[in-house]
Amino acid sequence: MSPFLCLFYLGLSATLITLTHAAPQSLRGIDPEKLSLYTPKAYCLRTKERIPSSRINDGYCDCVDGSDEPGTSACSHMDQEAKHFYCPNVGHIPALLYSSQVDDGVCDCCDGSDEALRYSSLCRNTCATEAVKHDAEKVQREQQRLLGLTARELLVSRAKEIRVQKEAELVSNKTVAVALHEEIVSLEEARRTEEALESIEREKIYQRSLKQKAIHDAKFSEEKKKDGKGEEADAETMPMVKPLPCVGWRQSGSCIPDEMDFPEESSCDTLIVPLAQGSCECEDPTLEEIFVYFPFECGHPALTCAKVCRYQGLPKVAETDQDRVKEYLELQYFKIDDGSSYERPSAKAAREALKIKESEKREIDRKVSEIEAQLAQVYGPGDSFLALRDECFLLETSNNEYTYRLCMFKNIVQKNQRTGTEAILGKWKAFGEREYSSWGGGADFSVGNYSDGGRCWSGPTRSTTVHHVCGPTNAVLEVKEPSMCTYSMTFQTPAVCE
Ligand SMILES: [Ca+2]
Ligand SMILES: [Ca+2]
Repeated sequence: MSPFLCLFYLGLSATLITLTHAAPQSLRGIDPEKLSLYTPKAYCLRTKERIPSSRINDGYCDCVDGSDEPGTSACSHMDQEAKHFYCPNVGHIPALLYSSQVDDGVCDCCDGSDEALRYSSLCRNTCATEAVKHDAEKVQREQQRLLGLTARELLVSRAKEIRVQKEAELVSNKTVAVALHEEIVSLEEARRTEEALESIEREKIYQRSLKQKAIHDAKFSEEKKKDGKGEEADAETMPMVKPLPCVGWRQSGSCIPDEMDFPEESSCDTLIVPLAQGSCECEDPTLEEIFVYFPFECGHPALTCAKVCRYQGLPKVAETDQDRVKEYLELQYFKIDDGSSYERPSAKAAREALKIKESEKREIDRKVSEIEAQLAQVYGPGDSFLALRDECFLLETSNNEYTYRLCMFKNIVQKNQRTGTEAILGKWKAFGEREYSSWGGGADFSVGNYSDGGRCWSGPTRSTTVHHVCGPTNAVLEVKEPSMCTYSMTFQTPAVCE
């Protein structure tokens, strides 16, 4: 074809389309119910802006809500949520399409009207087949519904039994709780009596200990004196030597690590106890080095460096004597027993008996609150969901990758069949909410919300919306993850059949 001819045809087809769209009478895609709004004085449906009727379906978008172009895709870029194209679908159910679905080469209406202009031979009219299929599905759904209703009756009567049983359980638990409370009161009284006797015993222990402390203190100071005297006695047997001037005591270690805090240096007159290890430092001006050291190991007699320097040492420096160190310690660090660790057997038994009963009472109280919470929950018309309480339902995915477990009013768990790891997809929160409900309570029993599940790698916690659909059996039909970590589960149950 010559370029001229080509341009000619292009120009012609553009004119034809413009002409077709320009006809203000074009009623393509207009919902018959809204027909009166388009003629004779047209205006934009949502914004109410008045426009000449010639602008309807003229192929140019005039209304910001896109309503002037129900029969073309000219406004597909405007309000993308609005469905303006009406398929009559004669013989089946009329449908509304988005503007973008008009003349896009995809058959969306069963009568093919959405593609009738541009791709006139593209779509077959399948409305009759669709209608047959739809009717068959409707019949099947109705059968399911009727079966569901029968099954629901069973749930309702089961729920009645459960409620009666739970209420009886509540009463009996409350009775036990009252009895336990009374037992606890008398056990507390018994414990008080026993503990009064016990505290007398404890006081006796304390007084005895105080006396012992006094005895120990006396003995300790005796010991110290004796050590001092020993030194004096030794002095008598010392050979006469030149007395050296004393510099002081240099501590090199404690005989009881971490327990005693000796000053590192002490004066010449400080009494050095057997628990200190170190040496007396004396001066000898005749020596080149001047300083002379006399070392003492743990367990040495009590001494003063003044005397050690005077006699140039003690004649019998004791070897490390652990027993002596221990005895010395015991004397010096005798701890007073205030008696608090003493347990009178009968007081101990009274405390334990009380503890057991208190623990039993806590368990019963827990059960009471649990049952009360269970009974306070709403379970839909006829209490039907109560029959499913504490029940779990499984779904294995067709590719055997995951198993899903829905435990009603508890949680939803996804198990990886290969690794065995489990993730909680949500914990029971509540039924859905609706503004108006014929069942009362504002609850939408067709939805169960489970949230605060396991945390995802990327941060948010997992949550699942369970859609309850009517059916003759209880079964998890499908699980999807429409957005990351947010799941959607379809659960078939007679509980929602109406
Ligand atoms: Ca227009
Ligand atoms: Ca289409």
